[in-house]
Amino acid sequence: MPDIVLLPKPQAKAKTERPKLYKVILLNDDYTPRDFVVKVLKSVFRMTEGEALGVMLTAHRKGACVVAVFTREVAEQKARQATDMGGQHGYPLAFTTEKEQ
Ligand code: TYC
Repeated sequence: MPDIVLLPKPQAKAKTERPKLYKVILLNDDYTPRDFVVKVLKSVFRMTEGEALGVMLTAHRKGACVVAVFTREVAEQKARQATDMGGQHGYPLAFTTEKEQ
């Protein structure tokens, strides 16, 4: 009869998975007024005037600009809220989300 070997209980692995992050991206268009884009960035993303101006100008010049990074739910909620603000004023202003990496 084989000996019974008692092994110590394996340590439970520390399982702290990092939440996946999503970028909110501002897309340029030809119709939304610059100052309206800045207003939306300040109110939805809590940016300063300077930060909002920088992001708006980058999107204007390059076609798109990363606004901020959040967990998926928050990114989608903010992108929707910001896009809706444009829609409520008849502007085609659009924000999208994209998974990081
Ligand atoms: N291109 C717009 C204009 O010239 C301004 C604008 C900038 C619109 C950035 C959207 O994401 C945007 N009025």
